[in-house]
Amino acid sequence: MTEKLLLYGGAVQLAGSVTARKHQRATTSDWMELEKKRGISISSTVLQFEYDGYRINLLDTPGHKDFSEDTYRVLSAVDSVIMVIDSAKGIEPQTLKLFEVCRQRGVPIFTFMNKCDRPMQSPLKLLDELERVLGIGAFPVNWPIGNGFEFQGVYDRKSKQMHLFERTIGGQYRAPVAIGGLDDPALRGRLDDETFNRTVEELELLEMAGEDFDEAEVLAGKTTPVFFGSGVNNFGVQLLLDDLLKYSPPPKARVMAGIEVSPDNPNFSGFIFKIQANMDPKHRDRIAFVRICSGKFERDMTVHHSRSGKKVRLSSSHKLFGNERETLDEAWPGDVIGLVGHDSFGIGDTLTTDPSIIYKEIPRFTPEAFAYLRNPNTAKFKQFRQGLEQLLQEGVIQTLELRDTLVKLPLLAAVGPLQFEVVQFRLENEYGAVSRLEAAPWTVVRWLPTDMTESDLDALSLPTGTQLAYDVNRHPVALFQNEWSAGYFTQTNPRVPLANLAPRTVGN
Ligand SMILES: Nc1nc2c(ncn2[C@@H]2O[C@H](COP(=O)(O)OP(=O)(O)OP(=O)(O)O)[C@@H](O)[C@H]2O)c(=O)[nH]1
Ligand SMILES: [Mg+2]
Repeated sequence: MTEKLLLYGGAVQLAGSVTARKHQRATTSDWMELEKKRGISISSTVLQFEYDGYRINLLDTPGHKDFSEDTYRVLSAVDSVIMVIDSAKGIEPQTLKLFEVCRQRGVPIFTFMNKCDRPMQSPLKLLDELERVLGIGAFPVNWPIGNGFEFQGVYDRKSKQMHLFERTIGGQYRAPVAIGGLDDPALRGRLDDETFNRTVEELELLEMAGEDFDEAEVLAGKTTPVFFGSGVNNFGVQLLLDDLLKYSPPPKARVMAGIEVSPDNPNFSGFIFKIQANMDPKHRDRIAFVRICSGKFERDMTVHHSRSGKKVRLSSSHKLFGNERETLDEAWPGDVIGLVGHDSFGIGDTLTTDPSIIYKEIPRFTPEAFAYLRNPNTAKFKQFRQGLEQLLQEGVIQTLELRDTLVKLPLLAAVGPLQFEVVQFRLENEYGAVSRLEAAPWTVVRWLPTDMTESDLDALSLPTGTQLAYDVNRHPVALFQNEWSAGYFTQTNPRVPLANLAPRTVGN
């Protein structure tokens, strides 16, 4: 879908495909080695382009649940969302989780019912599921004409026009389209009676339901406009893009400790929601992704950095397009920019000309998978350490340091086990360090009160198999074999509350 929005937005000439074979174009948004290899998105990508008088900052996120940490961080930076649903499968568990995050943030959601070119569920049933499972209104902006092999196009309910498409080879170019009303003889002639009659019947049903498109409900995130189509075939992409631009909101005010920071606030402010190193093998540096919330960004400006409390000069600023970048001189609220060359920057940090602004936008997660990472090749110790440090800073993974043990291996903690694979792959690919993963016996981590002293920790009564450790900020945690064991701890140590999440640290 991202690729197709770029194609229709005029940002790429030829749409690539995730399944691209050698010598063919790869997807602009999935530029990482491992993504090309596995054909899935692993890391979110920022693509900025101009279209129809708008500047669009498109943030493409992975859908796999193991990468949800990255996805949720990115959601903190956006103003509206396109939710892509497989029309054969309906709402998948991961979609539901992401949807919840959007709803909590009140972000308007546009729904694209994808893959209508394959046997799909009935469109009425899909709408019903949206309303029932997600608990919001669903307003079909357009409607599929035929489905599966017979899928020919969509009917735009606002303009009362059919859009009949033709497939192009590999969907590399815009799909030719014929537009006309239901009674247009040329278009009618392209549809068999059954398809035509069913479409007309369904459209009548929708009209009878009598719901109007309510822009305010969409902006409040209470109703989702629904578009049908097929990404690979480029069907329905233009309609989605145009309506997205028409109905999506401008950058909103951000709430910070109960105070609203409006985009027109003259002071520059923004926050870092992502860090990524080695995006361009030629540069081998790290980029901090900043969402601008207020004021104007100018290259070389000096800002206050929340984590260090220091003033920093932002001289190396970039506009981003996948793994390509270009120097940028100014930017505005709603823009996402890349800053290079600041090792002290971390995820969640605020950059601002008004030090009283500190955003706390980045959600935190409880790891559920644990493993030791071993470096089998002592000659590569430096690369191994350096690579791991970098990946920690990017938030690809967390590490814990075990207390009272001779085991000096880093214990990795992740939301999903695929994150371990990404660490291993990137260590080898970007740092030349092969590593070995070893199973660890815990499945649950809980944070202990930060004010506990070493002797308090010694005095705890620990269930068998429980291990104490420290997170990167030296906050004490307990690792349990299972939920039951964590529950037992609470019974035997009633005065020691356990927290699911790490406490927030100074500056973010
Ligand atoms: N039949 C059919 N297949 C499609 C369509 N759109 C996408 N696909 C296929 O679905 C698969 C996943 O597509 P992607 O574009 O990687 O989906 P994604 O949502 O970016 O996936 P992740 O980012 O990895 O979570 C690919 O094999 C596509 O070819 C469509 O309209 N019809
Ligand atoms: Mg993807």
